[in-house]
Amino acid sequence: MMKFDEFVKNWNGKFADFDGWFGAQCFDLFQFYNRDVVGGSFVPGNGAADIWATYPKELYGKVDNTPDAVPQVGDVVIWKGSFNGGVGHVGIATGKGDINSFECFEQNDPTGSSSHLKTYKYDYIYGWLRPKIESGCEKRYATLAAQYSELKEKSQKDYDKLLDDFIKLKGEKEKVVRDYIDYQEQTAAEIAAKIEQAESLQKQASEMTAQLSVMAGQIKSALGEKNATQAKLEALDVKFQAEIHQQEILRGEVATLRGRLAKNIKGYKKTELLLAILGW
Ligand SMILES: [Ca+2]
Repeated sequence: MMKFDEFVKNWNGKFADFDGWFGAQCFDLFQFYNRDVVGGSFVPGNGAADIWATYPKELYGKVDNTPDAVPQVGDVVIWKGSFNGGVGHVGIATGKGDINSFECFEQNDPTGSSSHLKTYKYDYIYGWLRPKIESGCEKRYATLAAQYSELKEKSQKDYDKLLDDFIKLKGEKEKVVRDYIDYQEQTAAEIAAKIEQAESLQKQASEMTAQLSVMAGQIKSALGEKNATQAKLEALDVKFQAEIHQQEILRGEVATLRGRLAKNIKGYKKTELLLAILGW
């Protein structure tokens, strides 16, 4: 909120165009004053004369233009439409003046002029609006307080959300790290187990190789014994065959001798019989 003196200092010699339409009009300067000094919102109206009806009642009190009335500093003076071809005029009183004339801060009189101080007579004037600066301040304060609490709530929500996201992300990160460590440990354990398994298999393989080599020796030795036994058997067989042959020869000789013996016995018995006949 700005004081009237600051407002004059701020705009004096400058063009104030509040709505961006039709250049810098008297209504524009009033809109800035209404917003920045009195604390009001946009005031509608086709011309300045309309302000006499459309002004915010909670922010201004109306003072009619009676013969002995003089506007005080900060009063918004409103001219009727008859002053300016139906449009009227508006300016803010500086408090300098009497029942014949007064000074005000206005714009666009003469047409196209920037904001400046000018002295007028009371012709064509409805009266003036006396700002209830306290109400304006309260309204402005209430608006700002509402904006503040809205922003505060929003930023609190944003903060809470960020904090939630942060905590969530932190949890996720910790989980990833934990999983990684677990994986590493698990992998190390698996590798150690595999190495142990491989060593065990290698040991088994070398033991089996040794056993095989012992068995190969045994087989070789058994084969040698078998061959030796077979040779002995063959030799015995030869000997046996020779003996059988010999026995056959002997058997033949025995048969011959038996034949001879039988023949001799026969001869003997014949002789014996002859002797008997002879009486020997
Ligand atoms: Ca304008």
